[in-house]
Amino acid sequence: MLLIMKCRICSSKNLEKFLSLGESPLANNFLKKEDLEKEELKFPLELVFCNICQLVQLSYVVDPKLMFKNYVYVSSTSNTFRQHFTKMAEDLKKDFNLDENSLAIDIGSNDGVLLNGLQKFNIKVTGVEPATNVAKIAEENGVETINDFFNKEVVNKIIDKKGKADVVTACNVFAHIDNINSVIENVKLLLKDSGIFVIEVQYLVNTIEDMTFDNIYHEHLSYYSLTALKYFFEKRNMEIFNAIKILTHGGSLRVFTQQKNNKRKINENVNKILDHEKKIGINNIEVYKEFADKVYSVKEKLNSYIQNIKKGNRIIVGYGAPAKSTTLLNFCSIRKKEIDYIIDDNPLKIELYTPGTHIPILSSGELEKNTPDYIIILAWNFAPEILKKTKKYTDKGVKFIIPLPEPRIV
Ligand code: DWN
Repeated sequence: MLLIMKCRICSSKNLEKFLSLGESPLANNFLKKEDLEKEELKFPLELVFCNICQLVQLSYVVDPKLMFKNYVYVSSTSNTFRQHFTKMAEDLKKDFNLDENSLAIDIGSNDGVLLNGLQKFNIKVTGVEPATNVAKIAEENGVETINDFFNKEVVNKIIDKKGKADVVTACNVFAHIDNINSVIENVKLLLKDSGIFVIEVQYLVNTIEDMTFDNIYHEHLSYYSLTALKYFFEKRNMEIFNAIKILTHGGSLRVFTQQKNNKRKINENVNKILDHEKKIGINNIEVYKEFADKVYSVKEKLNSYIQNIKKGNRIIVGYGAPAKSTTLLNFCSIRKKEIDYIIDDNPLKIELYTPGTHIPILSSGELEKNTPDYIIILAWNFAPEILKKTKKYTDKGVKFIIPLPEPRIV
């Protein structure tokens, strides 16, 4: 683990800490029963603000091999995400005239869900996925996948075998990468001159405005605004030609970039989003200090809400064991005393226990056997999908809680 001394984008040492969530386990480090008594790795979870380029980033960087070599997160667990990436593939094909002569590379391709959507149009694809277990799922899904981190050797392997790429994507990956400077140089090496690099990142403005601080965990090294991204890409001789707000993970940005002075005109969306960021003070440390104060008041509100329910000896269970719930449960010290068990539909998580708080994760059949009074939707970003599949429990009088921005019954 490394305490960062300089900004990831501009190398400035003018970094100011504004939020500490204490020591937290690795968000996707779910435990087997036999591991519960063993000591767990925990690291400081703190955010710092760069006074030069406005990047918000973690103060500690954890070795990616500890987090990404064996991974339990699978994109296709949710129908919402399957639909999201299918639509993204259709949009990329249409908007950039991709066809059977085009090559698409996805960095952090997980189970290949996006590339699957692209190869349905006979577009040539290759995934790059460091988690061996997930890369295997992608291959079983028929998506050629290189099981490695994205680096120069992988780029040369792709170019030798398939040539340069028309589009490189990195969805919920770019925020996870420490050395983004070398990644972008490798992307530029891989791209055709007219190629595009498209990233999806959780959006800092949503995190601040909607109090979704549970998105803060060690996998997410950077918390991007378009302002910081613009600074970064221009420094690397690339330019953002479009940016759109999307709903994933409580609010994200899809950012389209190209080599500088390429043919595509800059879409007006870019300045609209930059102007809004300026208006809300994205470059003002006071905005982040205020956010930090609010995080602590949300913690108090959630704790007293849960304690009131428990006073009535009511049973609360969780639905969804997302990585973000590790931050929420550990920071708010919500444990098995408060939440009896958590349901998750991802088979890789069932029969495991939550990192740090050791709440058992069970399959949805448990709800029938041991029906609770309340279900707190920890995967709140999928509330509509989860509420639909659990409607029969609503009909039985089970109450559903959304925890953020403040606890409320839905
Ligand atoms: O950046 C990351 C984001 C993109 O995905 C990664 N670092 C890790 C991961 O974060 P996450 O685990 O918070 O992602 P999700 O997709 O919000 O997790 C949802 C959880 O809820 C999964 O464990 C699956 C579960 N779920 C379920 O059990 N039933 C979800 C749905 C929709 C369901 O119906």
